[in-house]
Amino acid sequence: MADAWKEAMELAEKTARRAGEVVCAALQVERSVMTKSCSVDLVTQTDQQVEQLIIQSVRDKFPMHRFIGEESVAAGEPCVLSDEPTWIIDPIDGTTNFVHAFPFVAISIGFSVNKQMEFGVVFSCLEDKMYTARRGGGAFCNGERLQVSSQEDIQQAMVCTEFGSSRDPEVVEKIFCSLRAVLSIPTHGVRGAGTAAINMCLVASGCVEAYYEIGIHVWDIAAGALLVTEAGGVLMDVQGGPVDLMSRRVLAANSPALAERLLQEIHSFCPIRDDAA
Ligand code: LIP
Repeated sequence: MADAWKEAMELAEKTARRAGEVVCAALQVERSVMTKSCSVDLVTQTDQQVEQLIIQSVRDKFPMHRFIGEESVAAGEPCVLSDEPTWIIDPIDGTTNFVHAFPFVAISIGFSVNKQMEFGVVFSCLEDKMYTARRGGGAFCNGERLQVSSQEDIQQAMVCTEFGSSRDPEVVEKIFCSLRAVLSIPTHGVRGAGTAAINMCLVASGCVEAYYEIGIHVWDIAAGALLVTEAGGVLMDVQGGPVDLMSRRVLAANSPALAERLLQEIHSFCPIRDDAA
């Protein structure tokens, strides 16, 4: 049977590549940095320019499709996931990395229909790695099939997480409590690429066994979520149960057993949901 979203996925990949060129070029010149929710929540003109580029390219081909874009939401657009075909876009995942030229930045494009992810594209543009996943069709990096790690012993595992952009002392305390607990299991180590999308691709690639974060947004994880499940991994909420992409909490792991073990160490909290009115 023909793939109903083949053309859309090809467009996502092509547009992510074009966006990557813009991001790489912008790294060669000075970046003007602005702030959003707080002094460490950064945005640049490139984030805004790239989001417009992606939205315009999609609109030209699919004028009826909807969008949830990080910078559009910041500018006041609603963040609502309906049953309609919806493109969920993070023009630069890892904006802080981008500002500092720390070499992990990604263009993340997820596509959902009936609230189900159909495909995900994450382009790690400085590494020139194009990660793609199609629901039921597997996950790939530069055309090579991905498979999560088979390591189920938490003591042999490496885990990704991030500190996020909240500096609220209570939030920082919980993040450090979780970090201490996860390190002290003991695990082999804890890492963070500075971008949720790439962290999820690292789970899908089998380089790390798990990634968890509280405080991310739907645009950070929509595409990566499909990469993880299509590579054989699982997604959960940090308190257990199914993940809710709007809840700003995610645990991605290679297996249910390892995810359940990590859940015991995570000090959870509830940020304001992405779809809160
Ligand atoms: C970032 C995430 C990162 C997280 C930051 C932020 P941005 O996305 O990918 O993992 O720790 O809080 O949400 O803002 O660079 O698109």
